Amino acid sequence: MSKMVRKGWKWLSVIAVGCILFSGAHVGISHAGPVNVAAGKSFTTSGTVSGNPAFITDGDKNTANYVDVTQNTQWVQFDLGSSVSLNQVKIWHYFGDGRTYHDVIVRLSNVSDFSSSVTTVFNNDLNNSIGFGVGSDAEYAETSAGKTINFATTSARYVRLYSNGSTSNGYNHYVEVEIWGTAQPQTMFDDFSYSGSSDSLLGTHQWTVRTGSGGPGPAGVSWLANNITFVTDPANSSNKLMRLKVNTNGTGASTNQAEIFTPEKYFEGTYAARVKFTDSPTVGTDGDEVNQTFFTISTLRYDNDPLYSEMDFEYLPNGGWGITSSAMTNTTWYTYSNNPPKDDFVETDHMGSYAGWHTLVVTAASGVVNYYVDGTLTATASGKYYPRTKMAIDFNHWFLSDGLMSQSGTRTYAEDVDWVYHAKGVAMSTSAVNAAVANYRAQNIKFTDNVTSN
Ligand SMILES: [Ca+2]
Ligand SMILES: [Ca+2]
Ligand SMILES: [Ca+2]
Ligand SMILES: [Ca+2]
Repeated sequence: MSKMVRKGWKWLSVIAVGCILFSGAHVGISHAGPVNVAAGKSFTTSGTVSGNPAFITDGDKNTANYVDVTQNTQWVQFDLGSSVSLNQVKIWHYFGDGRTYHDVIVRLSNVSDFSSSVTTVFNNDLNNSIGFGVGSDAEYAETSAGKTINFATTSARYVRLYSNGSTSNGYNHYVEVEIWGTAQPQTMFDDFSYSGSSDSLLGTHQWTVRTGSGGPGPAGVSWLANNITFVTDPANSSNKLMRLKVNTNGTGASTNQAEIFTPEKYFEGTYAARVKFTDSPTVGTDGDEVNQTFFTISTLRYDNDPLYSEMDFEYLPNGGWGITSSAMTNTTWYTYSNNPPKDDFVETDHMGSYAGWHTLVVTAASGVVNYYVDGTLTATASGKYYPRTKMAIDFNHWFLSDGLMSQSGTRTYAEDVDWVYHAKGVAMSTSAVNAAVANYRAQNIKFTDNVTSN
């Protein structure tokens, strides 16, 4: 089969052609670095507020513009929305007369009611009247510089500030609060720790296991849920691997394949997976042309859809598409047409065996797509090929449509996937991805996803 009609096998419903506004904007790119994550945030409090509550995080440090919280021991609390790596809090109480507030305490937690996992980073309650222990920090007079509280980087979602009136009166007043940390991108991580393809957690985690018929693959092929299994990692008994198996007896009707994919909610950022490619069948005679993949893809709404987006790692252990050796192909798509068959993509091929485990990373950021295998750049794409719409994350394993050996006898191939990771809006190095995965595993996190689709 010519590469020019690579997509010719796709079974897709074609919807009416409409007027499409091309969106060339690159949105959602954020940059790592310290940020005041409290800016503009509202707060909750144990007391009653008078004055404009927005004053507390509006950036204005004029001491006349303060929030008043009722007297005696009270707290104000900020919800940062998700866990943030924090290392500094700055507080400006009312400082017009150089007064000193009592029992200033700063606590961090990932639990909104501070019933557990609390870190106290400042405490000058010297007589333990609040009950968190005798504070070791000194009382201080308020100034226009505010109070800077530095501490070892701590991951927390909630920040609670206590005070207990001042040397002037029993009330508590805030001119401004800043909470400094490194904003963390939205991420998805899955270690593929499931009991099987019918595990309801797969659906809970937004995975769809493909069943039924249709391309890609030889005419007559079917897709079986049972071709996706979860096996114990032979190198680590506490880890599971997702296995995608394919089988054939040499005819389309005897061929079954495997695919699993997410909703189309991912766009710019980093996509990564640890994948084990294989050069030989686990059963039967070697030689069929199989495709072992990790890719992102959007729906082709109609032929030549200008928003169509796709980024592929495709490993061909027995060649195919005119390639006569094993090869890793990285392909970035602009669009394609089913009728007449026409493809528009850029592709980089690396000949040779990629059997064994590899960390695959593709980044889409600032108009450039970069593919990496084990940290080595393998392909780049840009311009019109840069993704233009949200995509699914997809793994499939399939036989090329004219790639079956004609002989009978069962042949089975396997592709294993250890984990998949996405960080929204940031281009990460392979070593940074590996560190993120190691961090999830240190916390025994098998799955997490706070990636929003906008
Ligand atoms: Ca203010
Ligand atoms: Ca006290
Ligand atoms: Ca082979
Ligand atoms: Ca795993």
